[in-house]
Amino acid sequence: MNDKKASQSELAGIGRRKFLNTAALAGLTVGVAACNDKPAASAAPSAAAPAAAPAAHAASEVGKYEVAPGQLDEYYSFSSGGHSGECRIYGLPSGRLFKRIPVFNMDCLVGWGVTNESKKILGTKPDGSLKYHTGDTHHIHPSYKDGTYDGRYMFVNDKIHGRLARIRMDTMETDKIVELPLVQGFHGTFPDKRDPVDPAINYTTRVFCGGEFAIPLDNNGKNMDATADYRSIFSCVDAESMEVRWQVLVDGNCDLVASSYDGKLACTNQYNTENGVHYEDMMSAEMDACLFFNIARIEEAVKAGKFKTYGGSKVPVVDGTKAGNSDPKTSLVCYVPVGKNPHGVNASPDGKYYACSGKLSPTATLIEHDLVLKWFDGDLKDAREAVVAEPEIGLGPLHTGFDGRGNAYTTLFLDSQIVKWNVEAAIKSYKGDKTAQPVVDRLDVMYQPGHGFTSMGETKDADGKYFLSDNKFSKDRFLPVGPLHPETAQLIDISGDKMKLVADHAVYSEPHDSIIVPRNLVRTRQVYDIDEFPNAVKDAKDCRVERKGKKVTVYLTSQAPTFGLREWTVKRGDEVTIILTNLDKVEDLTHGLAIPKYDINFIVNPQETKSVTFIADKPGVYWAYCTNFCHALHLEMRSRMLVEA
Ligand SMILES: [Cu+2]
Repeated sequence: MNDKKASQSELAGIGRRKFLNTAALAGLTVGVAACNDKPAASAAPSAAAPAAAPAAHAASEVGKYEVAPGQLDEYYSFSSGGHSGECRIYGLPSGRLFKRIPVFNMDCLVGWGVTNESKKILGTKPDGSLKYHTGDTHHIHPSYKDGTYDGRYMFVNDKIHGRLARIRMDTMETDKIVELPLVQGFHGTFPDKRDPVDPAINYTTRVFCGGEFAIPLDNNGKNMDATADYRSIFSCVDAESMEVRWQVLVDGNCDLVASSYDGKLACTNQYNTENGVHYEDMMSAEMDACLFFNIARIEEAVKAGKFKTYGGSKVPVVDGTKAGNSDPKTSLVCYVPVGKNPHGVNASPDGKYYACSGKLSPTATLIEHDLVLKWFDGDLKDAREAVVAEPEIGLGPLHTGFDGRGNAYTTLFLDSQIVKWNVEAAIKSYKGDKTAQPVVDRLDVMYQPGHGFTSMGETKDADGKYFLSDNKFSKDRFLPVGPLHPETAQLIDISGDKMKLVADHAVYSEPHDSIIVPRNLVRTRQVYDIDEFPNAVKDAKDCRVERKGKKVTVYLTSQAPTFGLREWTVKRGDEVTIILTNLDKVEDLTHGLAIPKYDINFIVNPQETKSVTFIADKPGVYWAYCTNFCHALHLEMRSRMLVEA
């Protein structure tokens, strides 16, 4: 540093980052292997967070990325919401939050977890109450056709309870949820891109699911001390029926998941090769692995009956352990050794490589797709020969995005940086070319990035425009709002040689992974088709109360600014079902129904039908009112529910 002033602010920035490193990562750094290549040479931190906002970027520069009032964003960003259990839709580059999609969580605006229809999707106990109220969404990935997004579905996992959900992209609503048997800690998920055998199936039909925590396979409380027998499971779910097709037993645990462009392989990075149950055991080995699943072979094995079932589950489980797969020519799984405790595996848009990062190793391991296939053919001596590059890129490398121009962008959790590295240069360097410089740029982010991803970077249409860094700590980047800070999603322009930080977006905890999709690939509907709902009340004249013993059904419509019934009467102790159809056909004309003291609150979109069921256990007058502002007389839009004593 020539300039004393700059050097001071630089120090201040580094000081803050160091604080985060030590405070947030106590213990983790213990296992970090030394990085020989100190990122000093190319590490000119362009925005090393001085005490104030990013002064490094002039307002005019940042203004280029502004979306003016009335203008629409160029991209959608679909994001998981972590332990909020939901997903979110943002616009980019503006960072505007458009929608929260309830998935595994309850949502009292939508009525998710309140209406009969949503409870059926979420899953209930025999008494009709919800089986779970919590969720932890981690990864969200849409269905594919011809190697790019087809706009049909998005799939998102629940880490806590081992569930996979599907979101319809035409309505952006969750339509199916499946719970995986034998799985705890379902960390990563990825749809396939085509069938491994049938060339006509060039679209998603399977969704792969990486189970993280190893558990006793018959988890019945009788074998809890036999920790050596704990196992993790990799699962395959049918994208249409959402039923679990098959599962694979593995050594160690699965983490993130990726799929190949030719449909032949799915992969997961694996840590805890040691099968440890305590922290220190999980990082004792110097190498872990990236696992590649041979989909065609697994499905042949299932067909041939070479599987077991466990713990009351009927899903076929094949053996993917090392012990059960000694001959590559018949192996179901290939274990490619990679740096210690990796986190993250991503396929390059050209379909040739997988980048698997070290987390506790300062390296990213580049594995060549064709060489893994060669291993399965018995033509590689050692699975490690599938590795074609292993550049040292910095500390705590996690997730990698690609720009479609031969560059990779990896988040460095410990260094609080995004590192841009060139794939071909990394391969040359690995072959011994001393002139090859894999790392081409670095950018400081604020602070501690987890996931990072490029626009369309997980499709063959990677456009190299933006990288979004979902950081785990925001600390001083936003106005303080109490102990829970927002996270920072930082938008980076990657279209030039140097990465450019162009926006800080505050996001509610805690996005784990997101995708950036051009707006033309998303085609939503604004009005439902009333015929999609078998229980629809299609005319206001059909509004009525029907009684069968103690079961009462209230048929109700909404049409601004009235409900189809001014009042309805039930008796104390009745089991009441209210079916509400919104007859309004106007775009954006959503109504709601809230009933005080009965804990009922949900919305109905144009031409949509929803229902709720409850016991009328409190006599009296209850004003059922519209919650969703709909009309100048919105406040007058209410009816009386009369519960006779
Ligand atoms: Cu209304």
